[in-house]
Amino acid sequence: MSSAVSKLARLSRPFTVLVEGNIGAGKSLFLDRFNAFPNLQVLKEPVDKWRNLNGQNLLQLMYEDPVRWSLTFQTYVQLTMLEQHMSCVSPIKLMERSIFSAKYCFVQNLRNEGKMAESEYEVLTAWFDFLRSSSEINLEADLVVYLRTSPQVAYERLKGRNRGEEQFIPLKYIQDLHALHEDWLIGKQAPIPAPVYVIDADKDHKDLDSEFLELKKFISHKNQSGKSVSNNSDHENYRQQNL
Ligand code: TTP
Ligand code: MG
Repeated sequence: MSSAVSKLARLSRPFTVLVEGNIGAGKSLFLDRFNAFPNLQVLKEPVDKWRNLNGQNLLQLMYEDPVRWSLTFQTYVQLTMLEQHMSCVSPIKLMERSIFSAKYCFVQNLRNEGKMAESEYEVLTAWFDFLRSSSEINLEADLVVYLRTSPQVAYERLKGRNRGEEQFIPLKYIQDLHALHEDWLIGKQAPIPAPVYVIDADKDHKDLDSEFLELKKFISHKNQSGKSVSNNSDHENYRQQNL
């Protein structure tokens, strides 16, 4: 790709919102609210792919024996997240998670816990850095929505939904992931891809109507104005008023 074409490809990406938050925060439910929205693509996390790669349940393997399988699993997570980042079928895109939370929260946690060897961590990081710096690949985003929960609430939701692979997750794991989300999105100890809009997701999903409406309004405005996402002035106004 010539540099002019690749620059154009980077600029013409959809207006991109990343929905982040701990396991059980309610990301999928929140995204469901946008399903019927015009000109908008909702990309749920590819958990089904992680549970069945040609018959291999990588998520299960990772939970059963993270020392053995976490590199395999996180490599595939990184690939499937990259596919989501590169998907471009409508002017607006909402994604569940991103390549960034996979790296800054999950991979970091595996490393902190000594479940991923330094050599493995470095290989994943080399791939991550390559993807981030490639001029052919656009990982940029316009907004991060952080569904912020207390670890206890996230843990109770996780137990309540009873996803088989997650049945032996201890509260400590959710607490550690919470701390890493906080370090990243509130403490800004790792690079944040876009301004962060924080939602108190300890509230019941049904009580998040006003937050949903506010985001919907902002997205509708983007949609009607039809402005290029490379013109960030609207976004800057929004950020200043609301973030
Ligand atoms: P989440 O990405 O948190 O998705 P969720 O559907 O559980 O969240 P919500 O209830 O808010 O919709 O986690 C999906 C599973 O994948 C969970 O068991 C954690 C695991 N996972 C990793 O182990 N590593 C990763 O890098 C990612 C992204 C997820
Ligand atoms: Mg989900």
